[in-house]
Amino acid sequence: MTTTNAALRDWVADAAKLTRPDRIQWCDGSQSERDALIELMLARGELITLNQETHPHCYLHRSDPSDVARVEHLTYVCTRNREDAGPNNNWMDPAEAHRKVDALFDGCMHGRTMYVVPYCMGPIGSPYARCGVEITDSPYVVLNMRIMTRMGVPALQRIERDGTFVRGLHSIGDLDPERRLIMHFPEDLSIKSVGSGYGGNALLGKKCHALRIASWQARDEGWLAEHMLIVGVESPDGETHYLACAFPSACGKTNLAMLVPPATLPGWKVWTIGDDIAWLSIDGEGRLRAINPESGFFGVVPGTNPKTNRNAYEMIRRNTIYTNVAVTADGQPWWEGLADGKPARDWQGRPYDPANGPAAHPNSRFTVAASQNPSYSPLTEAPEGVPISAILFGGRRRKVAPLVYEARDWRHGVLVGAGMASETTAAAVGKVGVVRRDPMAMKPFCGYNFGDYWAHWLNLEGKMSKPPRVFHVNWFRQDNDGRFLWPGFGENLRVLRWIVDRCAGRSGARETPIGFVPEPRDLDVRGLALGEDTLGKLLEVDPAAWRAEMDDIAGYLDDFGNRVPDTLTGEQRKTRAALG
Ligand code: SAT
Ligand code: MN
Repeated sequence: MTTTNAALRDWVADAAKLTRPDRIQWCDGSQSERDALIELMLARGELITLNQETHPHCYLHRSDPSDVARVEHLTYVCTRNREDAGPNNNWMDPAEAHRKVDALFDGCMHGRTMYVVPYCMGPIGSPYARCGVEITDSPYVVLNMRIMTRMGVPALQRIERDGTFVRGLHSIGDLDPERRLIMHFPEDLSIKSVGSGYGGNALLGKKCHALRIASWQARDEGWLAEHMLIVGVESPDGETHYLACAFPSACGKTNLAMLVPPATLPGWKVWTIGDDIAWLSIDGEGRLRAINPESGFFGVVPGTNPKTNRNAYEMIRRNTIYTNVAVTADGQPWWEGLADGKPARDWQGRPYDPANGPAAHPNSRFTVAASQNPSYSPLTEAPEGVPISAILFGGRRRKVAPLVYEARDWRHGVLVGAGMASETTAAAVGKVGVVRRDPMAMKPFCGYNFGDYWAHWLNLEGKMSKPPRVFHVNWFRQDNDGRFLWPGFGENLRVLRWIVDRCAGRSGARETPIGFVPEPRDLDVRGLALGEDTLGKLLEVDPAAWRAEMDDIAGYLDDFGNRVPDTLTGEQRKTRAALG
């Protein structure tokens, strides 16, 4: 197999000249290709067969212990003008970046197979979908890309028809963290990633293409590429609202996307469209619509059990690639929070010893087809996507942020998104639990200057006939003893219900300086063992804490200098003044 597209043919030839693989394999996405890759990886010890009786067609991959998360400090956006990448990105001059990274690619595929992986982000027939090709020497990446994207022949055909594609060159290199770089060249729609075989560093369709490169493309073309799940909430009378929700990595996007309604809310249904990325476009009628560019889930495993996320728990019992979980004596996957069984070997394959830390790595992951999810929505395949009623922003905040509030309007909503902050998680290398500003949950993923990004968000308002309402949620508020005030998981539907009722003009709220907050009576908490006092704390807006928050946001916006739109600083001043 090769291609009629000359640009693709030439690029593959150039990549081969640089990396010098033993052979080149064009991936067609077939079952037999997948089976052969699994055989190869089993033979090389790169995959381990899990218990096929309890977990049919499930395998375990152990990544290098130094290669278990995204590496934000080694991730660069390389634009001709440094200001275009902005203070939110590491920057390198493109010529220098190519020189540096090409030195690491030089001869790196010697003795290896080079896989050419054509893929499509979004339903193949969707006008909103975009294609790419990843060149990689990792069979693990190929297997994952086959689940996470529409990979193979149909994607190649679309590339040959459209003539455009994002180029992603990837090699695991020698896995030396000192020789690891994730480079983006948005001006020529290309990516070069070397030295890591893990998740967002290596599956280039995901964060590198569908967020960093796509956010740049989206700005040029008038749409948005966002770090958002997409979920449909259907009321007992059959009305469905679709919500697009931005939360940082490992803050519960997958759980919210496949929420299981509690027995106390009969008749409500939840439909999953996506759990990580949304591409949002304005249709001919001025409505904001979303597609999920991915076709699978690369979700955090620890904590998954029938109580926290029954859908995910059931979904990952077959046809799943596990990365960095522990195993039981009879070969079943095991992780912290699983509720039963016990680990025999930890994520590094060592006999389990609690002195070595958790058995499963805190950022261990499952890769599984979206269609296996019990709450899968068939509209995931709809070329036109789904209409969005509301946008939700949120993060992990012990303090300050109430359970939920609604922005006054779109512009204020952009400030609410820009002012987001969250405690860091194990999804990226670095300290866990530190509050950092993470605008729109895009801090690690926006491929251009945040100032320009906020301006783009604000500009979209005039193009929409009815902009979605904007909300902020926080499931993670704690009392002074460090206990979570809100039960979370399925019970979050109570908050979603208030949100969809707001969209339909049915539920009340009180106006505060930070926006509309429900009164305790506006939230349906029947059947929850939640004191009046607890609900009060969850919905509290403390003016002193919020004055400090707004001042911190002002300081943060200042870092972006004159690229910050006046409308945004105006919204910040308005809120700050209202707080006294
Ligand atoms: O490793 S990934 O970037 O794919 C997961 C995440 O951080 O959201
Ligand atoms: Mn993510």
